[in-house]
Amino acid sequence: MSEIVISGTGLYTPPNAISNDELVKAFNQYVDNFNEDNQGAIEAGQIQPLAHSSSEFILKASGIKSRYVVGKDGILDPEVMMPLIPERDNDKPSVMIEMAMHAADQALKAAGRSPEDVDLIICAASNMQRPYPAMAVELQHFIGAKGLAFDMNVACSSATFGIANAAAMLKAGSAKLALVVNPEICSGHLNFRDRDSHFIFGDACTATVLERAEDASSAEQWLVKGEKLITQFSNNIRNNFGFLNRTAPEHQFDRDKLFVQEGRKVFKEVVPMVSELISSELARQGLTPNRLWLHQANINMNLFIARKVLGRDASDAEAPVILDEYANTSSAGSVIAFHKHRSDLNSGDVGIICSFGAGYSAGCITVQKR
Ligand code: CO8
Repeated sequence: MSEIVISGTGLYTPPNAISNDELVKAFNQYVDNFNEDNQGAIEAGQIQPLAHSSSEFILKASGIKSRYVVGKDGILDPEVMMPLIPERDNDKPSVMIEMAMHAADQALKAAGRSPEDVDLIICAASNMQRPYPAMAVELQHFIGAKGLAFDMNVACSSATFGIANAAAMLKAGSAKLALVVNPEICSGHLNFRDRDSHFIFGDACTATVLERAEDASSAEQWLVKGEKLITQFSNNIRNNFGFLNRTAPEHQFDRDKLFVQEGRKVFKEVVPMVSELISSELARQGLTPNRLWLHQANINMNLFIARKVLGRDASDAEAPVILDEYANTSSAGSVIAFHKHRSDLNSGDVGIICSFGAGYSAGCITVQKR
């Protein structure tokens, strides 16, 4: 059976960033407006006043300093508090696919390939702009690829699940050259009025090109040595937005129609699950990692996981961090870390791309530089 390599990656970063201070200023203005508007009800004890957010808390609790977003102005307007992204004509690339086109172009160039070489596209992300036609088929159309294309969603683990599925299909001979894209517009499903989570997410898109080792000709190649994917049901990260919402109109705008989570429980339950997953994968393959490209949700989570896996604290180089600049970009996070932090590694070096999040879901892709 053919060996599979990652022969190129790409990253699209939206042009506008929001710092913690900017985000907190808008949030606190919203809080002041709310408390003023509801002063009577608050004084009568009918509703609780809202509390301010703080940049110090955000940095300490999560490690996040800023995030890139697709629609900055709406998010920072205390009267709006969400990205405003104009609707487009159906014959133009949708917003998600425009992001994917940028990332795909970079990844294909790195792989020394052109779009016509692509015969499998997987669009793997934690939310799709629409249910159908599939986003991946739209991308196939706009870049001029052939073969087949489909969407998949495993929340934060969408990229690793997408890469593993692409590798399996290439091994099986179903396609010759795969493009996996992860357009994440997390700001679209984040509740910017929720103090507990308003700071967590950002937007970005990653792309990964995979092909059979015997076909690859790019200067830099990463052999896919192993894939391990797991899921375990949990309600602790949930988003109940869906096509049936209008059938229960009284709940259509409840807060669970955006991202909600029990952050503490997620932290406690996911850290051991992921540490065990990575450690058992490394033991099974008899490998010691030179690098851990971990999912980028929370700096403290990553420090814990890296310490558990390595048996000591990881250096910044061993477990690179991009969440300080990007925040949590859901499935794109571990691929951004891989994309930005691998050029110093040598032939034979081993690393793990590891995602974890809602579902729960977790995925490990072990790669070795050729
Ligand atoms: N400013 C100031 N204080 C605050 C704020 C704030 N913004 N928010 C909370 N506080 C206060 C709380 O009220 C609390 O006060 P008190 O102690 O008086 O009760 C105190 O700070 C501590 O609050 P928490 O216990 O909530 O704080 P934590 O230390 O647990 O940190 C985190 C919160 C950062 C959310 C942390 O729990 C965490 O990161 N957990 C892991 C979460 C995680 O990794 N989730 C993954 C979800 S992502 C995923 O799977 C993808 C889903 C699909 C993408 C969705 C896109 C939108």
